[in-house]
Amino acid sequence: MSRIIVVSNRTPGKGPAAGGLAVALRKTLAEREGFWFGWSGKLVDEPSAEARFEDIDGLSVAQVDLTREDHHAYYAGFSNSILWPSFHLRLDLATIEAHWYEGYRRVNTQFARALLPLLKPDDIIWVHDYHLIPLASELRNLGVRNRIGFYLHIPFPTTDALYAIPHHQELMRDLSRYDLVGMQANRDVAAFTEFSEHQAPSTLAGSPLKSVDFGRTEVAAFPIGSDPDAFARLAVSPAATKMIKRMERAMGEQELILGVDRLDYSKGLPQRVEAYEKLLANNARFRRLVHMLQVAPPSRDSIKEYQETSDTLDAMCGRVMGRFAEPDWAPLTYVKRAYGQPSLAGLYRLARVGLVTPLRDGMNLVAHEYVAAQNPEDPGVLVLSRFAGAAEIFEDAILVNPFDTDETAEALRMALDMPLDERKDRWKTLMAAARKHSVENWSRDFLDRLAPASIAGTGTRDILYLASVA
Ligand code: ADQ
Repeated sequence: MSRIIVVSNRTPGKGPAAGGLAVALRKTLAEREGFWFGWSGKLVDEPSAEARFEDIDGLSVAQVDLTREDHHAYYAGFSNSILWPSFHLRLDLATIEAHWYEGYRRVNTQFARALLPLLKPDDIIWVHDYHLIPLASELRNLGVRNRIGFYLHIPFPTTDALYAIPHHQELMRDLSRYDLVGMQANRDVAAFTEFSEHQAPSTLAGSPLKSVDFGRTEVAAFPIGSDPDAFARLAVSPAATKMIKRMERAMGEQELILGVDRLDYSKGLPQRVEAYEKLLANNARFRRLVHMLQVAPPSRDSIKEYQETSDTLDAMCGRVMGRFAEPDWAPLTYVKRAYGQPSLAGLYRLARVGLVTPLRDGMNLVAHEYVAAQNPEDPGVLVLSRFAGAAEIFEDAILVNPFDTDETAEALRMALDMPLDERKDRWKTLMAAARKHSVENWSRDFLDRLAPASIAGTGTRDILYLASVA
């Protein structure tokens, strides 16, 4: 079988904290051979020309170091101050500095040059995420003819938002150099198709830009997921049970409403707290009987817009506390730190409501994990944003428009009042969907499509040819 080379911005770290993606791809790499390639996390004066191999918990990892300037322009700059906000339709939060694009390309060139000598002719290369859109172009320019796939972990933007990105034409041309482009949801494939069919904005001067030919690139939705059965086991592990006991002691009879997110403006955190405030304002009977816990560790906090979101959330939580807290009852707890997966699994299992209300999200794995961690005999209710990719899979969640905080407040009321039979019925369908869209199936489906019969020594095209003449 061909080797699989996974490429992402960061390589997975040591220890059990690794997320579902690292676990799934680790499994794929163990079965298929190959290695993971990416940035080491080290910043140096001179960029490394060659990758260093390291064994990280049995996984073969090849890493390069970046210069501080390149990393800033590539990561905090072009990737997270231009591409991330634009792809999430938050052009108001984008900051554009023209020179960042050069750093973004430089890092992609550095990755390609360091990867080239490590490649064998029938290796299959799987590139992850918006940091690395140009990587296939850079590799092809160096003569690489291997099958190369790309998976986008965030939503694909609308055409207007795409036009607001500097060098968007080059980026789309870069995308057309992949054999397969995987998106999170059908919504994203529709947005891509809208762009690819209409392309250059019509100009009054009547001179449209040269359009990009996507004729050799297959684009399809591959909804990512979690490992629901492993998560279900984790939710009854001693570490999870310890967390449940600790929370039960603190909360007594109160029902838990839980949010778990990276602190990111795409996650709709201020709107979520406002919805909770409205629940308490409109339904006095819930006061003292519910408690909201929001876990949101800071991320990308060198970027101004992230600090501002953090400040807004601090103020909102303070407002709700000031309005509703009693000497012996706090309506909410806001924790700004990350928890390990076992503790999270315990929190999910205890929560009567999983409140997952991003304004826009690729998939949202928290929704998957919440479903997987439930007790089948007494499951909680998932309140889910329509604008998360997960909404295409979890039709039996209570779907809300996260911008409409009245609607979310009403969804919270419904969830808290929902009878056990209905909770069980809904959960069964949700769990079946989580199993169908497991991360293992996702990885297998993507690789099967990228290299349909990647059997050692026989190129994919040969096999297709044999099949068609047989
Ligand atoms: P993220 O934006 O990071 O991922 P999400 O999918 O919700 O969002 O979470 C990814 C992982 O981080 C989950 O396994 C979750 O348990 C963990 N996590 C989140 N908040 C945490 C917290 N407070 N403490 C500890 N762990 C936490 C991006 C896209 C998503 C897409 C994923 C995967 O933005 O839309 O689903 O990639 O493709």
